[in-house]
Amino acid sequence: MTSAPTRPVDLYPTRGPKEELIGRKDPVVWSEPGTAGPFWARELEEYDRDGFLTVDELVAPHEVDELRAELDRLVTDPAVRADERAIVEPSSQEIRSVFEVHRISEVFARLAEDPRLVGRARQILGSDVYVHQSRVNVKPGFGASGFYWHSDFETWHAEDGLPRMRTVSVSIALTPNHTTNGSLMIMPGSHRTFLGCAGETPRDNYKKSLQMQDAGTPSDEALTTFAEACGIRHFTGPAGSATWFDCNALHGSGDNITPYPRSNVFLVFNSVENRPEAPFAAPVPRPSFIAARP
Ligand SMILES: O=C(O)CCC(=O)C(=O)O
Ligand SMILES: [Fe+2]
Repeated sequence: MTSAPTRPVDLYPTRGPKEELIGRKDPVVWSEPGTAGPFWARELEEYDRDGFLTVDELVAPHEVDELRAELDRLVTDPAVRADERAIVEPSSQEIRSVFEVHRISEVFARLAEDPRLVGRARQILGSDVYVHQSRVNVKPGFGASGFYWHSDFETWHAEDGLPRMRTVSVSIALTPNHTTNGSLMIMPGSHRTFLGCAGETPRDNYKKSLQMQDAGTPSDEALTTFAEACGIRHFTGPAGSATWFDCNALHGSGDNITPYPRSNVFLVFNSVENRPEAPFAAPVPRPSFIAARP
């Protein structure tokens, strides 16, 4: 008897009729304890427990200067603004994000291959890694809008087809991140529970969701439950500091109404053993500049 090929089971159903809480089915740190790399064992324990870890000076001040200068060049380059990989603020028409920055720019390409980053990502994911997504979020002052609470994995699973929670992000500050200029907030421990969100994914959802997230957004009730159980950590630090965070950590950031830009580069490393499949809850995969399909 033959049977039609079936999809692998969906461990993390989402975008169905109702919101649901599902316990994490995957490790947080995938490498064997004692695997050599830049992270200390106690740092990996902290990452495992909280779903994030900060590194005070991941890149040195002279390297930050170079990255900052490159960012300034990118956001003022008319060719970048005209590129589909640049996302503008709906209100001010200023550049809000530039995707695939490691392909657009030599300087960011080198950063994405830097052993300080790749070595840490490999330690967390327990395998070789590649870049699933890169972006700079510019967050200029005087009103750049924030990013509402979300789990990146919910979108990467639903819309990009990443099967397992085996993906890690690093956010490196290129300007000082203050409490006041829209710095990142994460709910510690939230990475242990998957929040399957209610609602269907519209076709071409990404065009809207990159400016303002809608499908895949947790309800007020769910966010209250998580915040009461986990609390909220707010990340501040000088340019050059970094936050590593798990793909399923609930996170977000507020608007930036100060005069001081908050520009961070985000690099997302995925395990080569977790390559994307067909989307789990969307009609078509997102374009490869948002989600690599190697
Ligand atoms: O830039 C931020 O504050 C958050 C960005 C974020 O969560 C994302 O790009 O997925
Ligand atoms: Fe995110």
